[in-house]
Amino acid sequence: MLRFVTAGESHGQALVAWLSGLPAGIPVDLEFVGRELHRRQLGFGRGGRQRIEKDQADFLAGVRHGKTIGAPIAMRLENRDWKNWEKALPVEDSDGAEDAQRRLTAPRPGHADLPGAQKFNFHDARYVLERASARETAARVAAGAVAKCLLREFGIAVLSHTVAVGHVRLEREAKWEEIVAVCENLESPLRCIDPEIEVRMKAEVDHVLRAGDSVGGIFEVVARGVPPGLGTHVQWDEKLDARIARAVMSIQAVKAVEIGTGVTNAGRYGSEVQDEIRYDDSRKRFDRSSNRAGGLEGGITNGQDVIVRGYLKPISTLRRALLTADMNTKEAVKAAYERSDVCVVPAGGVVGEAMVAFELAAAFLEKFGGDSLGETRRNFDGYQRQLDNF
Ligand code: EPS
Repeated sequence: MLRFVTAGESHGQALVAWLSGLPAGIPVDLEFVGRELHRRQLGFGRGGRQRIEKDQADFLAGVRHGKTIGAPIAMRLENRDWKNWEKALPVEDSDGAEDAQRRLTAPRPGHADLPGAQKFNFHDARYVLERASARETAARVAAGAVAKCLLREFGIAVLSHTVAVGHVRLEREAKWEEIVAVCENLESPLRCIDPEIEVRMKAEVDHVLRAGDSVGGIFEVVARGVPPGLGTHVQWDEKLDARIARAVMSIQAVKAVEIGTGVTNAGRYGSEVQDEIRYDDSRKRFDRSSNRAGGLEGGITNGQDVIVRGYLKPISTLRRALLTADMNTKEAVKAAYERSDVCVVPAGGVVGEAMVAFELAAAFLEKFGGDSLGETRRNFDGYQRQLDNF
């Protein structure tokens, strides 16, 4: 079973990712992992923190001579900002440590600050926000990059692009080649495939930056090369669309997830929504005349691109702070403001890729299994022959 968990606070020593369940023999391209981490740090609208951090995954376990060895993989990602927080967040308590605590008692509306503090009975949101922070997504991207290393052995690629920032939206479908290009272009400010729309998106970010506000948007993750038959219809919690939705929904600030054109489909007739089925004799595969289902039917992949959209709310740390109630005095005060990002949609897409890649890799290994890459490949090739002769 493929699993991953993370540990780490935003301003602690490091983030940690632990990934277990991969077969032995998968080449792990460290440069590729580093590049994925770098992509997550980019984008117009990020705060000062990204000038401090230079995310790199230090592999502590599970990879030897450039390949997985079937053992759990552990990675450590240093927080360079830790040196500025050692006194505020020491592991060991000491006299006077409290003075250095950076307490946050004016909870930000929309943030985990207040429900988290109530839950753990802290009268200060510091420990809650440290873990709720989207800094944690760096560890997810490291784990997702390793999952991508498995997927690419089988010709599966997972990429993303920005569909909307605030009120500005790309209204057409993106072609795969355009998504590839925008993912390769590390200079792209918002990772939108249309340069004219991107200029308007940038103006939207500029506007909120000046206004002390924040802005959300939509990212789209597309996976190409996915075989039909991953996931299953037989049990609610095994349906792959449901698993992917959960994974993407778990990303900080994502408040809705869409598969294919699921949202607009609800307002259309069936004849306008279902993708008609054809048979491609040359490839010996079924395909569809459109892909409004986003590559998933009945919770099973159908061989079309898997298309997933994450809807990000604007992040909840606002320079022009909203009203809140102090956790201790209960008085009406302005919510706390800390250095923060104003737009994270391009980074959200990179994190979305990691989460979708993880779920696809998990479903892939459930179907094909294997303790070594060769065994997985044999099972995969056998299935391809089954599809050829279907
Ligand atoms: C975040 C607040 C900011 C962001 C952070 C997420 O950090 P800081 O408080 O240190 O300025 O930069 O995201 C990252 C550090 C990152 O690497 O994505 C928050 O409160 O969620």
